[in-house]
Amino acid sequence: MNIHAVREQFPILHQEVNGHSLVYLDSAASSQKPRSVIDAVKRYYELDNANVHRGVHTLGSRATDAYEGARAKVASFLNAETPEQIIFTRGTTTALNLVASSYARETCGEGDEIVITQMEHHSNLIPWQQVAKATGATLKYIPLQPDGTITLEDAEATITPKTKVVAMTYVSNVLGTVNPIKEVAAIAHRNGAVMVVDGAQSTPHKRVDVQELGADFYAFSGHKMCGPTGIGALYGKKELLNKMEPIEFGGEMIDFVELYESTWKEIPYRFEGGTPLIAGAVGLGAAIDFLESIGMDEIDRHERHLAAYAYDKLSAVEGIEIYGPKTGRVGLITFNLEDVHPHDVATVLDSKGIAIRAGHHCCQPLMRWLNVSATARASFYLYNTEEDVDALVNGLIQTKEFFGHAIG
Ligand code: 7TS
Repeated sequence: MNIHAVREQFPILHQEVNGHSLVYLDSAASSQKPRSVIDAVKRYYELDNANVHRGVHTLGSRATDAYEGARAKVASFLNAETPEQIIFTRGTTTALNLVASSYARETCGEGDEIVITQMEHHSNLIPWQQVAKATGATLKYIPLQPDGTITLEDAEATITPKTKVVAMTYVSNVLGTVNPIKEVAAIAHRNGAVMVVDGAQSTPHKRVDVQELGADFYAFSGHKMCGPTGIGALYGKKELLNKMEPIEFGGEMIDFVELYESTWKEIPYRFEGGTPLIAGAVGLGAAIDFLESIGMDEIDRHERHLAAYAYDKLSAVEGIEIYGPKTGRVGLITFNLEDVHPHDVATVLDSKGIAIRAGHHCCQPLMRWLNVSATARASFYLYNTEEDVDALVNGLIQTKEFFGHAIG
C-alpha cells in the first residue's frame, strides 16, 4: 500500500487547521471520503438522478440500476448469499433497531433472555433494553475480563436454551478489541438463539464474511468506511427476514393496499418504505470499490502496524493510561492523561490541528466499568501515517506541560 498515493485521494486531508497541517485521528467516529466517492455522488446527481423502482423513463432506470448495483456490491463485500438479504438503512443504529423492533419483539417473551456485553455502543444496548422492557425478557451481560476482553467460558455460561438473541459488537469502538464472533455465534446457535453482529467498527477495517462468522444479522454504517453519511445496511438470513414484519409503512414497500388491509413486497423492499437515499447508496458502492481496490487485508495490516506503533509511543508518555489490551487490537487507542480532562486534551490537540474524540463514546456502561466518566480516543484509518502518531505524541507531551504549569 502506497500511503502517499492513498492520501492523495482524500482532498480534505490537505488543509491547515488552526495554522497546522490537519492530522485526522477520529475515523472511528466518521471516516474521510476519497475523491472517487465524492465524484460518484456528484456524477449521480449530475447525470442519473431520479426516483427508483417507479417510472419507465431512462433516468429512472439508471437510478434504479445504480441503487441496486450498490446493493449487489454490499452483498459481495460481506459475502452475503444474495443481494436481497441487504436492506439499506441510515446506518448501524437504524439497522440494529430494525432487528430489535421487528424480529426480537415478536420472538422474545417472559422468561426468555437477550445476551449482550458491557462494551456495547448505546446503539447495540438500548434497543435490547427496550425489547426486554416491552416483552418481559431478561437482559444478561457476558462479563468483561480485567483487560476488557470476553472469554468463551463466560459466553457458554451466560448463553442458555432460554436465550433468543445474542447481540455483540465485532470490534469495540473504545477498547479496539476484536470479539470472537464466530465462536460466540456457534454457542448462540447451539442454544437456539440468533447472532446479531454490530459491524460498525469492523466493516471499515477488516475483511468480513457474514456466512463464515455465522451472523444471522449484521449491521454497519457507510460513513465509517469512506462512504457518505446517512447510509448503511442490515444483512439478515433469508428465512429470518422473510418472517419479519416491516416497522415503517408507506410508499414503495407494499404489494396491494385496500381500505382496511395491505400486503407487503418481498425482501428487501418491504423494509425500505419511502424514497431511499439513492445517492448515498451510490456513494457507498463507490466506497466499497475504493476499499477493494486497496484490499481489506492490506488496510487491516496497515492499521495494526499503526496501532502497535502508537501503543509503544504513547506508553512512553508520562502519566498516560491506555485502556484495553496491548495486542489483538485494531487501529484505535483510548486513553487518559493524568490530571487533564479528556475534553481539555482534545481542545489543546485541536489547537495544533490534531483531531481526536473525547467523551464517553456512546458507551456509558463501559465508562462506568472502566471507572472513568470520559476518555480521549485516537483512531486510525488507511490514510494515517507514523508521522500522524508522532504528532499526537508530541501534542500530548505539550498538553501535559501546559497543564502541568497551569496546575503548578
Ligand atoms: N456501534 C458501534 C460499535 C459504533 O462504534 C457506532 C458509532 C455505532 C454502533 C453507531 O453507528 P451510527 O453510524 O449508526 O451512528 N460509533 C461512534 C464512535 O465511536 N464515535 O462516534 C460514533
